[in-house]
Amino acid sequence: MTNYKLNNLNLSKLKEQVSIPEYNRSNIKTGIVHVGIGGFHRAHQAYYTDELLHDESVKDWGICGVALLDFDTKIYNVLKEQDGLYTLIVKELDGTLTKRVIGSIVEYLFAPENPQAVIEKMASPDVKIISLTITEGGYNYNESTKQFDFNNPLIQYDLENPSSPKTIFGYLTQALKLRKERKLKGLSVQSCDNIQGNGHMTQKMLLSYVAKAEPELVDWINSNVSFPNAMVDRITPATSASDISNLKETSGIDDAWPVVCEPFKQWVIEDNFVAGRPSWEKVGAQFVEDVEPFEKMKLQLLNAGHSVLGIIGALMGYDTIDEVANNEDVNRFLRAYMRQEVAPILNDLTGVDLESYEASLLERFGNIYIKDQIDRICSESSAKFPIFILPTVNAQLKQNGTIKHAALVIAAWAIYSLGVNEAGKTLLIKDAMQSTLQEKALAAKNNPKAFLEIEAIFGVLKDSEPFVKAYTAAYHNIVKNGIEKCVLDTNRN
Ligand code: CS2
Repeated sequence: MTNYKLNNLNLSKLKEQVSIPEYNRSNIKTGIVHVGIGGFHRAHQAYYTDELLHDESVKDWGICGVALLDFDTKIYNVLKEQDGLYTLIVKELDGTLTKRVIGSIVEYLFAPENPQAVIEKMASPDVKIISLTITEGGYNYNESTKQFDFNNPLIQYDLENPSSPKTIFGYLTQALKLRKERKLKGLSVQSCDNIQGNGHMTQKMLLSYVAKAEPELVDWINSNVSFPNAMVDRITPATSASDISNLKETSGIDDAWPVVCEPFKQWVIEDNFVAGRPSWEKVGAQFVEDVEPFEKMKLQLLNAGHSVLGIIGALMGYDTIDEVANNEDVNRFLRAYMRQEVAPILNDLTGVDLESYEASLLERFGNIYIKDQIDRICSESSAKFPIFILPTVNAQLKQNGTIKHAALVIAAWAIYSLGVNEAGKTLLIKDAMQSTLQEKALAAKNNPKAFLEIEAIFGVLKDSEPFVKAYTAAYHNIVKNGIEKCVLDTNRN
């Protein structure tokens, strides 16, 4: 089969092999600046937007993708070479692949190379939404103080170098300041990250920064910028080398960075856009008044479920989520965690059948074609546990509920943080707090409680007697008998 490099010029040649954008991309104006163009954004918001752009009347909602970090050079270069095009490969439940070239990213910028261009783009009168996928840790929230973390050296840098920022807070501040000075309209800053109340969090963190960096801008933001909350969902594993070669061999598409994902997708958005928004509801998104219950359900069940499987699976020596999800004992453990520890705190959820949601999650986790990497799931656990697992623990402790499954998972995380699994294999730990985690994990060998002393993660959990008791028992049990036996014991009790 002839291979074609994916770009504008070759697009029509690929039409036989794959569905391509059937709209004139050069007529599409940028209405959204999106920061963080990793796999998730490209499988989710950019996909929904591409679907919508197939409606001929929609011309104002193209996306400008911004790569914020030095680390993002590669994705920026790929998008630049491919005119913003990439292939989305949906791995269906029966193993077949549905491939489609996505065209909604019509512009792309690399912030470290040209910060001014990013600020200008965000301040463009055509832009109505700045959306973000900057990961849980990107919000610069300190769990123990419950405040914006001004000690972060990058934040210090932005305060001193406002015109060439490095963080999202520096960028947003400069762009909004320009909009105010130019008497332009406000816009919406829309978070697409897995955080409870992600819009509120964005607003709170941004205003903390602005109050210090540009105090006169605070009132303008309060009157002109909205921060819609949203629940986002689509499992998007990291693209593997075989995904790339397979695409070339079966479809003749030479795409340096396709995105692979599951068929399921969900986007529940609070309808709070001050400058207008795309009609994403026409392509499957849900607009609701109160997103909070949906967010809570997804974070505490799906994302938490991932972390449970990831940490236990890593210790057991598995590589992918489906492998550990299909281990019967771990599967039973996860089901019990969901039923006994999470379901009781989701009592404000109306109109959702929780049990069937849980069942659908187990099916998604067990999908053998997705091959979601345990390394991906366990990465940045220090930012994930406080959002995915600890709210459940704290709520359960408040009502004297059970916490034994979570205690085991946290004990397993302490042991995981030593960096080797039970078979002696080195674990690839990628975490902004890696050195603290490792230091406390070492101290935990003599005194398990030492791990809970990381206040930025656990807050005051170390002061809870019932939790410390369950956690310490689980820690000793894992060390003595192994994770598998410990999971079995918890299932039995
Ligand atoms: C995962 C998420 O990173 C994680 O820990 O749980 O990336 C998850 O795959 C997505 O939120 C699914 O919507």
